[in-house]
Amino acid sequence: MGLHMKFLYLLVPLLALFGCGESSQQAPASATEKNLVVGFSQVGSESSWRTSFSESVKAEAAKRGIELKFSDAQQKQENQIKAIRSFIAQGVDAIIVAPVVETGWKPVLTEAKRAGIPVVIVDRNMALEDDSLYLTRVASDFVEEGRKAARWLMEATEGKCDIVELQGTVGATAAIDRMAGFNEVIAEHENARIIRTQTGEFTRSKGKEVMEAFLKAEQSGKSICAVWAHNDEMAIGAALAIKEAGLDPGDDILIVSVDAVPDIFKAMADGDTNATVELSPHMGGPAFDAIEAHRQGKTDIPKLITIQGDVFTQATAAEEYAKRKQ
Ligand code: GZL
Repeated sequence: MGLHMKFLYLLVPLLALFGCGESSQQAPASATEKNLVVGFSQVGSESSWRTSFSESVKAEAAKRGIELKFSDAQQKQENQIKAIRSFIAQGVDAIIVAPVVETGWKPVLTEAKRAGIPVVIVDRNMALEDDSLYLTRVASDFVEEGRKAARWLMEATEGKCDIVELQGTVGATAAIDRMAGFNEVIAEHENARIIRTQTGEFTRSKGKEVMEAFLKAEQSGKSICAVWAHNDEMAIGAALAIKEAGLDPGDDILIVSVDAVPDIFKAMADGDTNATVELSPHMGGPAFDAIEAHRQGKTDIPKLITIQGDVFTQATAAEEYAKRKQ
C-alpha cells in the first residue's frame, strides 16, 4: 500500500472526528437538514419588524442545524442580486429571498434554476411570469391587511373620515397591496376619502417628515381625521409630528397601521396610536419546511403559503406590550 494511501486512511477518521471546519451547529431537526446550507437575501433593517423577521429566521435555522448565509441588502435590489449570485457561486443548497421590490428578478432566478438551486420567496412578492423560477412563497395577505385597517377605521369613525396615507416603499408588494385593500373598503363609504398620500419609505424618520408636510398643508391638521400608515414605524413617526404640531395623536387624529411591532403597543398604551394589523415575522419555519420537502422529492408544495394576523387596539395594548417588549 503506497504512502499516500496510508495517509488517506489516517486522514479520513481524523476529518470525521474533527469535521471540516464547518460552523458549530446544534443537532439538525432531520437527517435531510444536516449540513444544509441556505443563503438568505434580506431587504435590510429599515424597520423593527424587519429586524424581528431576520432574527426569527436566524433562530429557526440555528434550531434546525442549518448553516444560514445572511445578506442585508440595505434596501438596494442590486445588493440582493449580488448576494444571490454569490450564493449560487458558493453552491448553497437553497436560497431564500425577501425581495425589496417586485420587478427585475427573472435573470438572477434563471441563473439559480440553471444551477439547480431552489429559491423560496418570503414576504413581499416578485412579478414573475414563470412560476418554475421559485419553489414557493411564504407571505401574509397584504390586501387583506389593508382591508382590516380600513374596516377598523370606518367603524371607529362611522364611515366619515378625511385620511392622509403614508405609503411604504414604492414598488414593494406590501405597499401596493395594502393600498389596494384599504381603498377597496373606503370606496364603500361615501364620506371617507384619502386627501393626501405619499411614501414614507417604511421608516420612522421619513414618516415623521411626510406627516409634518401633511400637517402644514392641511390647516395644521385640523382637517385631518386619521393617518393610514403602511407600517408601524411610519405611524410612530407621524404621531411624533402630530404632537410637535400641538395636537393629540390617537385622539385629535386617529392612527392605524400594520406590523404589530412591540413599539406600536407602547404607543397604543400611551394613547398615541389606535390600531395595528399583525404581520407575523415567523416565516423561516415554513420556508425551511418547503426546502426540506423539496429535498425529499415532494412535488405537492403549494406556490403560496399564507400566514395570518389579527387586529390589535388600545384595549389590549398594555398587556400585549408587556408580553412582546424585548
Ligand atoms: C411587509 C414588509 C414591510 C413591513 C415593513 O411584509 O415587507 O416591510 O410592513 C417593512 O415594516 O419595512
